[in-house]
Amino acid sequence: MADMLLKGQDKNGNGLKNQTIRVGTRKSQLARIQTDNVVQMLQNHHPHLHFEIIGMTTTGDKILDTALSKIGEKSLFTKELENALERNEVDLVVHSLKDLPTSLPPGFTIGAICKRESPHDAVVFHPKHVGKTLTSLPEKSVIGTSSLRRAAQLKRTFPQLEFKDIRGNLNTRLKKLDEKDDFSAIVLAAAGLRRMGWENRIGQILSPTECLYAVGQGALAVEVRARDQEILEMVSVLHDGETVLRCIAERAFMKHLEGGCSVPVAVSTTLKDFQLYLTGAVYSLDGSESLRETMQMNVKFPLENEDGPNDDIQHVGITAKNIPHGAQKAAEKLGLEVAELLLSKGAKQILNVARQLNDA
Ligand code: DPM
Repeated sequence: MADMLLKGQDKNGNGLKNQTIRVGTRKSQLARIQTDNVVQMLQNHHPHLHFEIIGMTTTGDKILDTALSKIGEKSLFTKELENALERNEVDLVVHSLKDLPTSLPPGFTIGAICKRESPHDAVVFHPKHVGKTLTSLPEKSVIGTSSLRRAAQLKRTFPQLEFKDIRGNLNTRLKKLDEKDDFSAIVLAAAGLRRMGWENRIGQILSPTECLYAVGQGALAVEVRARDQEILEMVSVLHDGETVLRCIAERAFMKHLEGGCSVPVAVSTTLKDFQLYLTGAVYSLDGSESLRETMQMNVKFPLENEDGPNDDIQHVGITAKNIPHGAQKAAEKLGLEVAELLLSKGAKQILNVARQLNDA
């Protein structure tokens, strides 16, 4: 399936021969692991290129005591890295796609989205609760999460539990869980836990019926200068057709709702027999109100002549010349239509109230 969507043309990055490609990354352990993975894949495709990794600290890394959703700046983890891209200090930057805003600043684009790992959320339990699930935890057990999306959905399904903010990088959070008695469990992305080698700490995976995931969760993205054709072509070998179409639909949905990490917006997508399915939902902060809809769209399209006039076209910040443009357009339309349907049912009202309460 993915193969049919992604006609693999082998771009050798010939114009870059013998050059050193500088790769920017945040310095957290998870960011380093993610960047190492992406660089390894690029190195395999381009054995003649040399890659150098440059670590940087971002605003998001410095503000560790405030919930992400309250800091209110969308490009928290990305701005410093984009500045370095703009100044030509680095040639590409690796991010978790879910940390990239649906509108990138002018001059930047997502040049590759790697094959998605698990998009699901996972529950890690305190050592004394190992073997339990959210259902079997004692009443009033405290669950740690700073994600409004996770909290809203879980409050709805598990009203007997309590939810509190927990911040810091993955290492800090696991330490807070294990070494104190503040939390019975914490909720994190399964993909991040796996990349860190902590899969054995996952006590429960939340299915989309229990908890829809964040837009782009579990996928890694490569951000580049939009005009840098050589780098764009060099990284485009990493594009995974299925992941790109799913993430275009998810990002279009979020963008049309004017969502972000300061409101509870959640999704789930699947691609089967060229039918792309998107479930999108919005929640009030306490989960008492919710709207949820699923739609589908045919994404079977031939690959156009790649050197055609579609050269500079982006879909929700993504440049993917090697994936049928018609399919990308259809995916974007799907996201927009699910958002429109939710808006017609009152999504704006729910999100506005959530935003006001969160800002207060
Ligand atoms: C965004 C959210 C979180 C991150 C909000 C959400 C979680 C915040 C928190 C947009 N970015 O998911 O509703 O729990 O306080 C983040 C993680 C990863 C990328 C960690 C995680 C790793 C997984 C991936 C933080 N960004 O979600 O547990 O690559 O998708």
